[in-house]
Amino acid sequence: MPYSQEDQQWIKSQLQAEHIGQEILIYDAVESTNDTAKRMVGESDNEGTVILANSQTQGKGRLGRSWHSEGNVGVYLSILLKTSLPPEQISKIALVAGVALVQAINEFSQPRAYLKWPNDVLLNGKKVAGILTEYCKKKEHSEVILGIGINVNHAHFPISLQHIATSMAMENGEIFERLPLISSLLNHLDREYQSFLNEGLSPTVDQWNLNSDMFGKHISLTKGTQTFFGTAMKLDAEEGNLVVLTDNGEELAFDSGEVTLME
Ligand code: BT5
Repeated sequence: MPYSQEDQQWIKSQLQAEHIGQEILIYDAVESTNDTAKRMVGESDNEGTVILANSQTQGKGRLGRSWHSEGNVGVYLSILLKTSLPPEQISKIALVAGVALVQAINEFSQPRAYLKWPNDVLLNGKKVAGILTEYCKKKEHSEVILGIGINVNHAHFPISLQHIATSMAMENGEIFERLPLISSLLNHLDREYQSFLNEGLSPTVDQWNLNSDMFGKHISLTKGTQTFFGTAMKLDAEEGNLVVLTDNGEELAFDSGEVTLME
């Protein structure tokens, strides 16, 4: 079912959040909630405005990739954060969001979801949710746009995604209501984001490490034109970088890259 405008009130009634969700805007279909959010930068004094859509016609992934956004069955939302964080800290918001996202999914899903660096959430080894953060500066206003997509009740995916994508419903054998999941996500996000602003990255990294099952596993990591093979060790507490013990015994820390888990 599409969202109704009453859903906005219901979500708000469930929020314990201090900042996120003071304003919630609900759409039926948009091209991309991140793009809708981008057009609103600088327009509202509220922090944490949420743009929620029932479907996206041009949902975006990272690096120009696309995000399959079937109507009625997924959560597609973007949050506008007015941050005065220095640029090197802004990229950490995706880690903060990852922790909140996996915690919210695990409130509902029986098989436990895990984080895969840098910002995928996997359920039984397939991707169930993703995060796209963008930074937008308009005149004196700069805001971070935090976009989150969750596959909730999808019954199938296009052939090109079948081997890598899954939904909460497919792995649990039951349908989930989207609204409690959304309010849980916004509450977790508000708490994790405040903790990040007040205490720095370390508590986020602790939670990230606890909610990932990639450590100790053999991976390949591609960064630019280089590919590294080794064992994923942890995220380091200072920067949230992925520490890899390479097959030739070197310990390297990565701030970005694409990871493939090896069999
Ligand atoms: C992401 O990119 O995982 C970020 C996804 C963010 C989506 C949200 S929805 C609300 C907001 N508005 C937007 O327009 N976007 C955000 P990335 O790591 O680049 O993963 C993209 C890749 O995942 C694609 O190239 C596909 O291989 C795969 N993929 C596409 N759609 C998927 C889906 N629904 N579920 C699982 N995998 C998918």
